[in-house]
Amino acid sequence: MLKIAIQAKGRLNEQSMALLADAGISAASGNRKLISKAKGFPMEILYLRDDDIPQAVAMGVADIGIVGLNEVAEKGQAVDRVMDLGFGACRISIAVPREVPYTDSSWLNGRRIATSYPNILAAYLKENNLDAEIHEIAGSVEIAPAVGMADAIFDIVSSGGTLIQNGLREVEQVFSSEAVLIATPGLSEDKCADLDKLMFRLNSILESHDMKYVLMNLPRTSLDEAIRILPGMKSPTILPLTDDDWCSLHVVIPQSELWEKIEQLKGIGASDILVLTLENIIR
Ligand code: PRT
Ligand code: ZN
Repeated sequence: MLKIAIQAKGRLNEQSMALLADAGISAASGNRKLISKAKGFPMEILYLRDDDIPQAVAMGVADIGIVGLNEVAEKGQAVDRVMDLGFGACRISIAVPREVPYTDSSWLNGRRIATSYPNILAAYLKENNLDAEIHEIAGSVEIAPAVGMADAIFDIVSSGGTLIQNGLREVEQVFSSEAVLIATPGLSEDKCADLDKLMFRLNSILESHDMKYVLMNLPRTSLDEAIRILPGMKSPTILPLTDDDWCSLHVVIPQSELWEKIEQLKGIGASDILVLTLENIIR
């Protein structure tokens, strides 16, 4: 039976549970213990601090885990990154007090940088031939410059609001992160088969997030043009309407192309356009 480690509480917990729920998997017991049996899949769920997940998976205490790529990179444990999960997006950036005359990274030479990600920072400094002092601190990194502990910080940024609140300015975006599914290298055949099944479900969910199901009424005379506007898709579904001059066109469109395609389709007479969210795409 697969054992999955997820964050016990924190930013990734809710979305990890929600993703599993979309895949038909829930924790059997309502009150959270360290470990619970899953319903809907042969799996046990292990609730850990995110810092401990890479090691737990590397050691095989858990077979798979959901954790930020930042933690995977920082801990440097031998795990396989099997899937990017599309949530928990953030970056790790260098930020300096707003008033500092920072123009390029050479400013960092001889400075003190506070961070909870010393390994990722050290790799960045080395790669860029920079010589700065790394001050590892566990939390509240953003206050380090104001209290005189550091000249700059290297910390997670998402909206950038925390930096602004602390009078800091983001100057180098060093590492991009999102939640990823990791696995113990060399899982047994049985576990690999279960992992494949899980990934099949997760892929169908993630793929559907990027797609919209679009229905519209279209003058029959515009059909050829509509099919030209929607290349690359399998042929759209066309249903007759009681008015013979019109038909109903159904098509799945990637979110990124949605509005452009809709404008073009409106331009050739499409009307009553409905855009629906998809739950799964099973290929
Ligand atoms: O208790 P445990 O050790 O499990 O949790 P934790 O406190 O170490 O981590 P947690 O729950 O804060 O974050 C878990 C993971 O979420 C991180 O490892 C990242 O992969 C991801 N993530 C995504 C973030 C953010 N966005 C984020 N904004 N983690 C932290 N932040 C913090 C950041 O440290 C800073 O204080 O939010 C602040 C910045 O946010 P903005 O929006 O103001 O820029
Ligand atoms: Zn943590």
